[in-house]
Amino acid sequence: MTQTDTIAAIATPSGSAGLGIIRVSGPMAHELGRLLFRPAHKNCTWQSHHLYHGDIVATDGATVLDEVLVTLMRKPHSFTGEDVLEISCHGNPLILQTVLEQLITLGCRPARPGEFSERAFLNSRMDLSQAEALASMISAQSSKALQIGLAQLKGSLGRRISSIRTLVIEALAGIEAAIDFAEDVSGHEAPACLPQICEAMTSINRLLSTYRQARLVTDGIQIVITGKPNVGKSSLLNSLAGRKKAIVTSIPGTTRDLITETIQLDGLSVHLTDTAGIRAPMDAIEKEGIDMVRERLEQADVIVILFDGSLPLTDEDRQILEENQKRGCRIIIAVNKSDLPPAWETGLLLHQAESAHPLSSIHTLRISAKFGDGLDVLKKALTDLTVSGKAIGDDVMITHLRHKHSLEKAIARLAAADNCISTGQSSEFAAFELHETLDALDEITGKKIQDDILHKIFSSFCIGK
Ligand SMILES: Nc1nc2c(ncn2[C@@H]2O[C@H](COP(=O)(O)OP(=O)(O)OP(=O)(O)O)[C@@H](O)[C@H]2O)c(=O)[nH]1
Ligand SMILES: [Mg+2]
Repeated sequence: MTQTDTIAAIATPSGSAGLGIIRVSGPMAHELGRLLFRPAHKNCTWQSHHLYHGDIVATDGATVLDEVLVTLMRKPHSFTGEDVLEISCHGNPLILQTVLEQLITLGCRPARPGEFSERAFLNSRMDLSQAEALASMISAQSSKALQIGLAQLKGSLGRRISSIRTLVIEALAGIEAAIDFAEDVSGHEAPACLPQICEAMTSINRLLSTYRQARLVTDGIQIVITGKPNVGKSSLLNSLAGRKKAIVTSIPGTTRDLITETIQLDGLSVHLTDTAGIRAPMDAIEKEGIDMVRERLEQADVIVILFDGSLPLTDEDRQILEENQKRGCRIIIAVNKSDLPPAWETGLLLHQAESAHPLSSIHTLRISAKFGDGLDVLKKALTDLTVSGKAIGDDVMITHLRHKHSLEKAIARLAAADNCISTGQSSEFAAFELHETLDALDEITGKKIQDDILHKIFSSFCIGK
């Protein structure tokens, strides 16, 4: 699909930097380069993918705006599949804005958010899942999230979808033959496509099962620290963060608000929340703080319940454990102040925890938030409980809710097709379901997708991408 207009945008973040890049794409890219760029050397022949040094000169033909490097990438071997001009300026927003204005004066249009990627997709330079992976990669917050984004950018998801598609097409071919030659093959051919349907379903299920972990990797793991007042929650947050983020005092009820900090653990983003100690509130402020804790606990991927090992265990401690076990999320029991003589056996608590939650993934460990003992074990438990490192990078993962919905739609259609065949219904019904399966799969790669959804996807990208 050829676009008739030429678009331009600043492709680097706003603010001052060493360099700033302006990207131009469309049929006028070369002409605009010729009009604005004055080469430093005579041998500027505008060869594709070559770097030329010179000045950008304003449309008055006299005012030098910046000393730059320019590259022309001729279609189709460019990011968008169109002629692309990249101007590498000095990273002053005033320079970049002025150069952009010159381009617009000469007939360029400012690019919409994500429009370069949209053109790349429309010109078949990448499928939709790759364009989305590009956006995810640019916003990735951890090395593992980057790893997933990069694999998808290289087309891993598109290839997996294509192999599932092939299975569905094989099944469909068998069924359509049964329809076309009803007298010859009916009743024999149809069940022969069941293995392909089964294999396609297994493959989709495998992809779907990666979603939860992949989301944890891309969004980060939500960890909430809870416990009675004064057990050392804020001290633990500070130790994990490696800086003094929360106020620590010996006065119970010090923390009132939710205090958050994001750290990197084993290549993953971990969002920690320190909270107000749970007890019967002394005043309206503390009550509000405790209500906020309970809300936040609902969103946790892992709850760290902290106990003070140096003071006798109380009913409040037991109630906090019980209350959180009901949430059914992963729990780590951390018995703090291991540097002080223990007042109780950790086994006691573990027994209570295990009897209430026999199959749970409860970990119990002793730590000293103040002196750092046991924190390495705690950090390892935090990531092990949520994301098994082995799975990441070894397999194709899905990270977008849109992909999950399309896969769920596909599997429901496959199940319906399977049912039509097993119950001996007319082959047309199964064929219809398989065509619907293909449509659902094609939404992921963008082979078949409604324009408004496409626009919505690209408009969530940033300008210049
Ligand atoms: N000996 C020792 N003291 C600790 C340890 N962790 C915390 N403390 C002390 O326990 C007291 C309470 O610590 P905080 O981190 O403020 O406890 P908290 O759970 O955030 O308390 P609230 O905000 O009131 O709910 C402070 O005096 C800390 O120095 C530890 O590992 N060992
Ligand atoms: Mg605190």
